[in-house]
Amino acid sequence: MIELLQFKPAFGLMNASPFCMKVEVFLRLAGLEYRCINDALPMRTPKGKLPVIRDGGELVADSQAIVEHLQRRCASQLPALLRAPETGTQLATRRMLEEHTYFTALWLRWIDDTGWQATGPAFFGHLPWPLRSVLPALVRRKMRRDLHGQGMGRHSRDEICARALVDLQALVDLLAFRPYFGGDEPAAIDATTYAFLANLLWAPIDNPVRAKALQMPSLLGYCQRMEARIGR
Ligand SMILES: N[C@@H](CCC(=O)N[C@@H](CS)C(=O)NCC(=O)O)C(=O)O
Repeated sequence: MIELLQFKPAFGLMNASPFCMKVEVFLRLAGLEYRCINDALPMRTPKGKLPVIRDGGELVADSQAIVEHLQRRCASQLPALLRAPETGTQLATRRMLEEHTYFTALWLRWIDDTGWQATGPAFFGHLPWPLRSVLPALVRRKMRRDLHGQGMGRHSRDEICARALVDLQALVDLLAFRPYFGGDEPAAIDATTYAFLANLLWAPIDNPVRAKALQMPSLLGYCQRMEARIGR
């Protein structure tokens, strides 16, 4: 059986890492049997990040490499849209979410004080003392450094929220009047879009981006359709 190595779930989400959740959503859409290993440590994985899957004896790291591995290996079991190569629009949508929107979300969770008040306890509250008292500040410092290096951390809160909102409006435009980003049925891109939207909408972190997203009926309807298919 496929093993999904990921972070411990938090915020009542399948996973609070949109990349880990993307893989689980894909596995559910594909109807493949899997088992979650929820206490994996990123530093022990081939690329120093999660998610990773173990498939037979093989370790596959990086959410997109995992999706493409499953598309190849399980091709005969997958509906056509789920195994189809990405279109240009789907690739651009995914890159926007994974390489841009992701960093706005990271900033709002880890650096923004309101986000941190929810993120700290949700991610570290289960740890034993004294880890619980030292680790959160260390990881937050690493996030601050990473976000500064990536560039998002150099913007103001208002600028970061504005960037995230532009991305959300792009999703509304891209979905248009279709039920899924794949069209009439979900494609692999829907694993990414749903994982990112669920992380924004359902994690209990108040910020202007989430408030606005909660007023976007097309995105809410989309999430409800996905949840009706694969659960939450
Ligand atoms: N491109 C990677 C990104 C994965 C990623 O950024 N994972 C984050 C969690 S959301 C992680 O493992 N961070 C740990 C770290 O940076 O130390 C993918 O698609 O899997």
